[in-house]
Amino acid sequence: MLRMLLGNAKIATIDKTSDGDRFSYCMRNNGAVAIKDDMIVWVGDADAIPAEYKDPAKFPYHDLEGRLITPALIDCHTHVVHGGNRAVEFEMRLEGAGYEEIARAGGGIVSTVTATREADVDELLASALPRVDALLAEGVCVIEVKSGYGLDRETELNMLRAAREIEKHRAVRIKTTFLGAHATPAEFKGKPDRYIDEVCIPTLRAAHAEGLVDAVDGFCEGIAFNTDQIARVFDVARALGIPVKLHAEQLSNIGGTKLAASYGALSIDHVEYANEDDAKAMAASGSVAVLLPGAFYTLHETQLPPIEAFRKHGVPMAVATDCNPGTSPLMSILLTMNMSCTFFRLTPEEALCGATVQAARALGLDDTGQVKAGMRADLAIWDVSHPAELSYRIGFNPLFDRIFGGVSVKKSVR
Ligand code: DI6
Ligand code: FE
Repeated sequence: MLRMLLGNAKIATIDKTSDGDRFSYCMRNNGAVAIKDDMIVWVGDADAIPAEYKDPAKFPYHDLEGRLITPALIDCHTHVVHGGNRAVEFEMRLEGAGYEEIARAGGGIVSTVTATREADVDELLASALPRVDALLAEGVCVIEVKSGYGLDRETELNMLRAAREIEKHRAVRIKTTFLGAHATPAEFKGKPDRYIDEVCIPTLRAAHAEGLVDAVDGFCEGIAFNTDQIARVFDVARALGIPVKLHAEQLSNIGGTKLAASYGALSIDHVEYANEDDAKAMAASGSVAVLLPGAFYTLHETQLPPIEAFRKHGVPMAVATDCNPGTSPLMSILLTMNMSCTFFRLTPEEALCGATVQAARALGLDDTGQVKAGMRADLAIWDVSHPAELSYRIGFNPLFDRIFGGVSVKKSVR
């Protein structure tokens, strides 16, 4: 029976403000947290700790010496499972080639497909673990992992099998997403409809039957799939009872956001080219806007997502690394938070909410992402005195400890 009382801490509990319309720090500047097994059982001010938690024989006390506690961070959009890398394209891009030009020349996603198809599950897992470790080192306890670099039945299944394996090797929770509609593979070049019907949808059914799919995603873009093709995949996801999310309006506006909102998508991701009507549709469907500044940065994008429209219409905003070998080889959720402030003008409070409670919502999770009684004891403890420091610094990691389901990973408290 694991029990502990953490005290002498500042706590960014991440909760709704009193007028109930948005999440904010909801700071406790001299706070305490009681943990029992993998759950938070009490959070409050240090001078109001209930007697039952004050008995050190039952709840060993740990003085955090004024450090900051936040919910553990969540990376709600990653492609951490993949083969190879795309450093050569990085060079091409710096010599002037654009993302779409590289894609049409057979580069981009399709070039990672070759390396991924050559790897088996163990090799895919082994190459993903260092990327996972980089995220865990910055206080992450939940990672979403997509398929989408196999684009054939066996490799798509292998990617999701490797993603599921991660939890057996690391103290982390993995949510898997089927992204068979990521690109049309070379063998179906010019025939996207046949790929969707003959490979993508049958593979989704097989992955679901094997228990590998927590959500279904797609890439709705001129260089990928149109709304009709995505709708066919989403119809199957809905029939199987699987929630959907979508890469939409990344490079243009072809109606992906409205389509995803019409399916009640958990999240709609990238959304640089989304407009106010799209924001209204997202507000109505409750879809989370997942902002991916790493791709914006790597592609030298200039179109900013409609942040003011999201704020105006109450669209929740999450932030994520989009860790992938092409457009966002980014493995730092803290740098992602910094970029979402510096590029997209989010406040540090919105960025921290975006990497905690809003990221949880983007994954359909309601048991993590806040420091609140009844939630999982997934916490990050930081050597900082204000939560804004987490988005402020560039390339600096102030993590003191990560607590996953009540267990201190660095053994600082137990
Ligand atoms: N949009 C992106 O930026 C990534 N996937 C997507 O749908 C690109 C992935 C890659 O270039 O490998
Ligand atoms: Fe992505």
